[in-house]
Amino acid sequence: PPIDPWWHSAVIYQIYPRSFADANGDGIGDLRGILQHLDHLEDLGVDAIWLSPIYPSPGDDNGYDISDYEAIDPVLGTLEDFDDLVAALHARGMRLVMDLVVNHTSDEHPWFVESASGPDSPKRDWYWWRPARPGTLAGTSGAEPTNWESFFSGPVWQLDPASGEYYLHLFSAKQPDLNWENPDVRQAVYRMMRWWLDRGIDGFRMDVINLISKDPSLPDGAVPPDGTLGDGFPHYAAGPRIHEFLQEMHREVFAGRDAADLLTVGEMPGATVEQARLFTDPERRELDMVFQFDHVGLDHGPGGKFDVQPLDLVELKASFDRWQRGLADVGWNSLYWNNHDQPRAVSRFGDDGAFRVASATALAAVLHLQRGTPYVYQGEELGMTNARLRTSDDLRDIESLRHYELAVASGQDSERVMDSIRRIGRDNARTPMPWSDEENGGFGSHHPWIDIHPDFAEVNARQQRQDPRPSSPSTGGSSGSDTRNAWSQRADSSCSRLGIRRCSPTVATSTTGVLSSSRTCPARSWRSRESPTCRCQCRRRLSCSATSAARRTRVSMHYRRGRRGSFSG
Ligand code: TEU
Ligand code: CA
Repeated sequence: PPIDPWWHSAVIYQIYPRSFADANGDGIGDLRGILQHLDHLEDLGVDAIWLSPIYPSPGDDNGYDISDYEAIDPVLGTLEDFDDLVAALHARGMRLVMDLVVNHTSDEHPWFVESASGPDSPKRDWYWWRPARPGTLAGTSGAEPTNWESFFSGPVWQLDPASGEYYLHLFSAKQPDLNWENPDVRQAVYRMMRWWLDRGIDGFRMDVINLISKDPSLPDGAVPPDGTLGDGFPHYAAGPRIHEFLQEMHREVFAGRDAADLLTVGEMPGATVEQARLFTDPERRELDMVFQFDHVGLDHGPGGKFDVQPLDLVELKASFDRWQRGLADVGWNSLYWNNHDQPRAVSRFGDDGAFRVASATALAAVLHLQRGTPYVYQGEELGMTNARLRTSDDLRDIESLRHYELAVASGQDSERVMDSIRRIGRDNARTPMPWSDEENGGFGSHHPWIDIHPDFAEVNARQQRQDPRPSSPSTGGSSGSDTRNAWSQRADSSCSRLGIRRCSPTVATSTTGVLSSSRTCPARSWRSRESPTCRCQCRRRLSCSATSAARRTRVSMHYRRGRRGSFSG
């Protein structure tokens, strides 16, 4: 393995193309738009760009549902534009990392269309087709082959009325999962990867790559006490053949190329430090680094990501500590606060009102001073804050829309549902990049596909490029997230260390505390699907206006009492 690959000292910048810059005035960002802003990236000192998917796509999940792996979405540009972009980046000494989405395709991909044509299709086995099973599953359409719940709410199975069989989709029904057990599928993916590398790209960010190996027997998942669907995660994450598949991919795609020049980063919800050591040990020839989800799951409650919980600074530091130590002697960390799936870091981990600039600066210092490769998501360098989502009409993200629809249909209060989406929803980070205080923030001449952030006149790239100060504690607006923290979440170990009696009985039920025998959480604690740390609800009483380094937290005992039952700490 190479002694010092370039990405050991690089900063990578993520572009979400639809929201970066719109050159042709149709309201959607595009490749020519990126080409117009390379100065900004070069001035920032960016070494490489990671581009979220730019392939043809029906757009059910903004490009993470791909219908052709070897072309460019006409809405975003052409292969010629793409080649120009690669050349222009290389000319400035920057590299390009592409998104690789091969856990699933679009249901409009020719592979799936053929697979769905009937049980005798030669590509039937390229996806996960299963017959209906006898009996019905409460709360679902009928006889789903397993009880698994999808990432985007509802069952992971979609019925195909023509054949009477179901296909598996861990994400939306328009994102059927590829069957990696089939060697032809794997070879088709490797061929496609070589095709892009031959075109001159510098690596891949691999979407949910730890989900490609499933337990082929597809066992049911544990059902939480208050739920109907089960948690399939232990059966589809880091499955039995995951290391074999990644090593095979390395041999088939990267071997024989100058591996030191290429970068691979695997996105891995739920990955543990122990797993990451294996995935990123250079001797094993799997991946260079992974995106782990520990720190971005700390505010996910027992009811899932939309059950938003207060953050605890000590927990956050403990998480970073674990990952820094865990990958100190072998492997490598990736570092991030933000991406297109997470709320804005300043709003989530900092203060997005009076201390916006100071928070953004502190968060950047924490990120960039750790060991690993830092990733900056577009707008993070400006200290952008969460979107201002007023009603469900403002939502564009399929995950939030599906959650809203199902939660409200099940009787939850729509304003409360919106409130959690305002805090954790993915649209928060998808508002157009504000380049200036001009119309549409200089994003483009047409009204953008998602509303621009209302603060664009103050928070934009031009304003900051003209600001001579390195950073300033300027003020603006009021904080949106400062009145919630009477309880704090802690890892189980730190609860007992603090002498706090463990968990409130009212929080005893756990959806994910039953994950699997090897990864079960202690009684009355839970772990979110994406973050491997078990947490409990501690009865720690914070004084009013408790202050933490990066975030001011005011106490509303009233709020907590109403929400979590009686206070008995
Ligand atoms: O995300 C995978 C993932 O597990 C989550 O971060 C996801 O965004 C969701 O919020 C879980 O609740 C990747 C992509 O980054 C995401 O944009 C895609 O929607 C998803 O895979 C499917 O391709
Ligand atoms: Ca456009």
